[in-house]
Amino acid sequence: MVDSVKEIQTTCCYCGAGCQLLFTVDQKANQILDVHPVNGRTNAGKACLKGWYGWDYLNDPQILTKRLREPMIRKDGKKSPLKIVTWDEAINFVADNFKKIKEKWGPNSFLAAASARGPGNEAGYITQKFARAVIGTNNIDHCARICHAASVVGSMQTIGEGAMSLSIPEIEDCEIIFNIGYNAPVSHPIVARRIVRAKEKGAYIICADPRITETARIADKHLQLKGGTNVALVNAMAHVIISEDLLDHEFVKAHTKGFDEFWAIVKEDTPERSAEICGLTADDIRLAARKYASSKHSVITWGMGITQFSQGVETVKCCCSLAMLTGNFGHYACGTGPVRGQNNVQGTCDMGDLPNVYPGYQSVTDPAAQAKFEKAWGVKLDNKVGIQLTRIPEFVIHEKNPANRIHAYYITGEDPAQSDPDLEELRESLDEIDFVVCQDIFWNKTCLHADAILPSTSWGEHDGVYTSSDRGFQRIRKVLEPIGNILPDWEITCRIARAMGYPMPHYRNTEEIWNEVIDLSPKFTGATYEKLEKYVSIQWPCWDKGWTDKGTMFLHKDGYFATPDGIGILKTSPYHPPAEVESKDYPITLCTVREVGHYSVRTMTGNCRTLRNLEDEPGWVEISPEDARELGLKHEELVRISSKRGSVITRASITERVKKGAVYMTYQWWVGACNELTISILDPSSKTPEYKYCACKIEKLPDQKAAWAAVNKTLLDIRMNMHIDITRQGVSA
Ligand SMILES: Nc1nc2c(c(=O)[nH]1)N[C@H]1C(S)=C(S)[C@@H](COP(=O)(O)OP(=O)(O)OC[C@H]3O[C@@H](n4cnc5c(=O)[nH]c(N)nc54)[C@H](O)[C@@H]3O)O[C@H]1N2
Ligand SMILES: Nc1nc2c(c(=O)[nH]1)N[C@H]1C(S)=C(S)[C@@H](COP(=O)(O)OP(=O)(O)OC[C@H]3O[C@@H](n4cnc5c(=O)[nH]c(N)nc54)[C@H](O)[C@@H]3O)O[C@H]1N2
Ligand code: SF4
Ligand SMILES: [Mo]
Repeated sequence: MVDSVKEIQTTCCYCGAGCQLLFTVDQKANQILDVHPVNGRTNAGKACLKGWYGWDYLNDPQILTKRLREPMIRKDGKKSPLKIVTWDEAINFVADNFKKIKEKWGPNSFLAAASARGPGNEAGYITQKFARAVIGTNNIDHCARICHAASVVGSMQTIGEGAMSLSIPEIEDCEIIFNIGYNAPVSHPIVARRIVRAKEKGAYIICADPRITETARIADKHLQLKGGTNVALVNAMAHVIISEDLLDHEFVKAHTKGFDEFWAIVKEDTPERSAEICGLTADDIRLAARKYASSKHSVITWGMGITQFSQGVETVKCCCSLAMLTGNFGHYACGTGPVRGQNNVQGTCDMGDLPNVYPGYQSVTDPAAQAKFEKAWGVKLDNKVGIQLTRIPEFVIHEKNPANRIHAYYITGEDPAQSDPDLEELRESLDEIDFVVCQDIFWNKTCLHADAILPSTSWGEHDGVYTSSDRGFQRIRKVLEPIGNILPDWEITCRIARAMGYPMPHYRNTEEIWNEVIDLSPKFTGATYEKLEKYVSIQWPCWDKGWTDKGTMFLHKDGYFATPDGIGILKTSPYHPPAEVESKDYPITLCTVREVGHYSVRTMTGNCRTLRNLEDEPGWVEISPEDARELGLKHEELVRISSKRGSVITRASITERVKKGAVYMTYQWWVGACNELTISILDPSSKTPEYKYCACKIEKLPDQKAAWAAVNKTLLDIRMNMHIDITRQGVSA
């Protein structure tokens, strides 16, 4: 090997499966020569297509968008053009504006969004420290809100801990897998492999999904329920388990409370009644319940198909209750698996980028925790729970009193102008906010609404720690030297803090930040860099710095829950339908899901040559052959799809995998952007949007050539908007 060629191991930057990848890099040429998966705790030597091909964006091929390479600000007011400036000027501009807004409107007029993607736990810690210690607010949140917040809230209220109770490798040793609203083969291919292995080892698989997913195809029982009816299904399963006496009486007696209240609700949800709501048969529901209750190695794996509903929290509570009723907690290969989506969404929650907790899940309303962080950070802290980021429209355009509004929004690695629901409303809100900062690695749609754009290094260009979906801390390492005038996220935020007069320490590296995190968070204290180097993956809780504490594989050991008294609480609610149902004008239901080769807002995968060649604009709408026939549609034809909120063009994908009356789009597309259509109704306690259900209509487009021209023009317009501002300044972007 030439001297400058090195091998560097790191964690994949896409999903929460946390696969370990080994890069071969020519450091002199600053180029990646090769990548292959290595034997990590979760991936066992495998990777999916994004692990193999998803790093090409580091080469900046500029297919969809460009890397941000220079700080930019709108010096002369909101509508003025962006200008490239020095870091000092950009930092001072941001700090001055934050300061002015804080002085005029108070600390709670500020909201920060942390990133669950590239930056890592250390940057996440700094973002919440900035919001709390420098600004003085708990208005700090991140994309968990629009994702698994319902899992966190529902699990906290029942079993006291929001994370997966078991580990990814344990899934393959489960005997019963109840997979509900989770499409692992697309979302977490390396977790899907564990489900396939479980099947090979003889597990019985139940899949509750309105579509025939790959998991549904290999399932022993597919419950192809009608969208939006989860609570009716899980309540009826609980009804069967109780009425047929399939309970684990000892476990329920020793480790739970709330049985009578729980039964009072699910008593009404007979299999017959729920069968009608769900479009299933009562026998199928009975079979699923009996199977689920038949083992002490049953797991419930779930995803967005239950959380992205206005009854998301209720479904989660009932899933946790099903596991308690059957004694499926506290030992190997059982429990609950809300499999976290983003590579570091578990970590961003761990770091306290949430309005209600400090790092390590220490409540902002707990005086002892408050005192501890006040001492560590040398400031007085607010003990009021902050505002969730999905409430931006409520606290901007729908709030009449300026004193109660959000006036500054600091967005670090999130693209609400593509990923939030009801984009028209969101854009209007962004433009109404006095000062928006977008700190990102790529131009994205949110940058178009920013008053300052701060370019950061990406995964592969900095060090840190991510947390996998199953609570596993794992290192990420710098693979390439960053190009351009860019800085790590934590460094940018620290500089703004100092410019505002806060004595943020001059951390020399991420390890120094990490040491501050673990010293303040008892659950993480034992996970030092030194131990991560040796053990590669350490699952929290890890209490002790000694070498013998290697972390925790599964939670709630022997049925002792993380609730204050160690007792789990059985909970659920009666079913109600989604907020916006089918009507005469909008007769079809729209659900929004994912592409296997593309990731969330696609800034990264859209700039990887191999992945981009798999799929492209304007995306697809999956529609049943019956609906297609009624509309006179052919496969691949462009169609217009509209809801009460907006309208976009996409291609028809006619497939028997979906039922009549329900269509499915993926949210990865800039032109076929399904969030122009989705509804911003939220779950009342988790504030997660109902992305999985709204009413729409589909129209055939007679002039396909004109429709393609419109698609191409829309894409070009968005891309030009991202570059025009700068070229106007005579600087080539
Ligand atoms: N219709 C519909 N919409 C949805 C969903 C759905 O199912 N349906 N799902 C929702 C869910 S679950 C989620 S989690 C969200 C995800 O939505 P987002 O979080 O908005 O999307 P991401 O693509 O993950 O990344 C956000 C931004 O982070 C930037 N980024 C990446 N690495 C770094 C870094 O190191 N530093 C900085 N500063 N920036 C970086 C990317 O360029 C990108 O602009 O989308 C939600 N939107
Ligand atoms: N390739 C790729 N992988 C990703 C992502 C990506 O963008 N691309 N995003 C990542 C992120 S942020 C996340 S959160 C995860 C999410 O991963 P998943 O949780 O798998 O998310 P979805 O595919 O949105 O939805 C899961 C399933 O819910 C089903 N569903 C819809 N409505 C209902 C219903 O009413 N009941 C039930 N039971 N099911 C329903 C859908 O048909 C779908 O198959 O994926 C992560 N992995
Ligand atoms: S399964 Fe997830 S972590 Fe593993 S390679 Fe694919 S995207 Fe990366
Ligand atoms: Mo997510």
